[in-house]
Amino acid sequence: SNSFNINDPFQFEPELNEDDRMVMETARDYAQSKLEPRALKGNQEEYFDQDIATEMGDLGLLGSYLPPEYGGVDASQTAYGLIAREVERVDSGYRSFMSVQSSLVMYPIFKFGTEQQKERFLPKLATGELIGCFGLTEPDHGSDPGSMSTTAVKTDEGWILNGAKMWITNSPIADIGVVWAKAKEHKEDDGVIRGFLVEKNMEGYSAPSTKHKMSLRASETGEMIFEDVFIPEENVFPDITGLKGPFTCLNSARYGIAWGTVGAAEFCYQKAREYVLDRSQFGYPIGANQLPQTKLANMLTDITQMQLLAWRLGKLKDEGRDHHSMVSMAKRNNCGKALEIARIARDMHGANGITGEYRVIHHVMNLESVNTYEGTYDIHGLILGREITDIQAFVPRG
Ligand code: TGC
Ligand code: FAD
Repeated sequence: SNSFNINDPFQFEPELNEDDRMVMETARDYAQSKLEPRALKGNQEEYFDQDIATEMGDLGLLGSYLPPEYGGVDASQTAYGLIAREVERVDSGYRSFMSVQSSLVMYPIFKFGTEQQKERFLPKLATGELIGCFGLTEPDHGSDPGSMSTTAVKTDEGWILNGAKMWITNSPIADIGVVWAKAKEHKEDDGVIRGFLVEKNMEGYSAPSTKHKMSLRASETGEMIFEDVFIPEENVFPDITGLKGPFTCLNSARYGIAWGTVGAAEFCYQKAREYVLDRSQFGYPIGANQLPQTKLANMLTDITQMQLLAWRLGKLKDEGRDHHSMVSMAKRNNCGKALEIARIARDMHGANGITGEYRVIHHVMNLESVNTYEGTYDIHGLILGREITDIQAFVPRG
């Protein structure tokens, strides 16, 4: 007879093909056995264990959708999303590491790099031997990266990079950074955005760590500071110019986040359910009351919508029928809903909900960053609003 699965009511998991299911199971097994035991320490001690990079690399979880000659495993977009879901079920910070390495470093090198850049960097990024970061945001330019002030001025031998990036995931531990800067043929030129590969030992480059965050504490975040850094021509993406370059990478990472937040929300919902069934007050399990029951019903309804959006988007991507506004919708909806679910789950745990042990507040804090980075909740609303009305509302008029 037909059944109702309280973790997958509309049955998307049974729809997965064998290959995608295998990737999901590999990622789930790894995340639960190797990441879960490190998550509390990572959060409480602001610590990212760099062995995670090579462990994920060994399992084919980095740059998974790239072809094997560049270190990938030819995984589908759906499989990539399922990896993000399993990793973020444990900690959004570990998923951040995976997203940046895969979508924001390996993918642009694969898509925009020269053959020499691909051969030099991709295999080692895939094994986790090299760690990468992605520099778009600046201290004064976050939602509006098109106004960036970092510049690269042309010289006879290459380019001279000046400026600073901020809030950069992995930067303090990165061997290589994909950095977006206004490339100028000469100093007075307005410049056009291009991508540069900055290496850790280049003179004039530093990447100080941003400590004492209250969110994504198991992920390294830092600045990237460029003081007359010489970039040889061989470290420049040859053809891609304009915001399209970084946005192409963001489409992939934002899609991964739409899946990742499903994992975080599922964790919080499942923990809240267990908690209200285990704990009694007034002589009955808390879960026997109407309010906790409807909270769980709302969570599961939202999670189902999140699962179906992410799953459908994955299919459309696999078929090459995706549009970046679909990605905005899924990123925005799933981050917003995951954050709301995590906050309610925290409340349902009472005082225990504020402890590290139950790990629900840990997700609440992480999801605050996830709702902000890769385009804030409101910016994705404006991207969709522009799509719907054909009127941009980023810049006030009148
Ligand atoms: P706009 O006029 O909209 O576009 C300029 C050019 O870019 C093209 N474009 C896209 N191309 C591909 N995919 C997309 N999603 C694209 N969006 C825009 C567009 O077609 C145009 O091309 P062309 O050829 O006509 O010039 O540019 P705008 O300046 O008005 O942009 C506004 C806005 C809000 C859409 C945009 O700036 C935005 O998305 N802001 C959010 C910034 C952001 O997401 N930053 C992310 C930084 S990286 C990060 O957070 C990593 S965290 C990772 C982790 O730890 O997991
Ligand atoms: P702002 O753009 O200053 O926005 C502040 C508020 O104003 C937001 O609520 C926003 O929605 C709102 N707002 C802005 N403009 C408008 C408008 N026109 N209309 C209405 N409301 C508006 N960046 C990278 O490049 N690489 C990384 O690896 C990276 N990792 C990150 C890791 C963490 C932990 C965090 C927190 C951020 C990271 N970021 C990274 C930066 C992130 O992408 C930016 O924080 C984000 O794009 C928002 O920019 P901002 O913080 O400058 O906020």
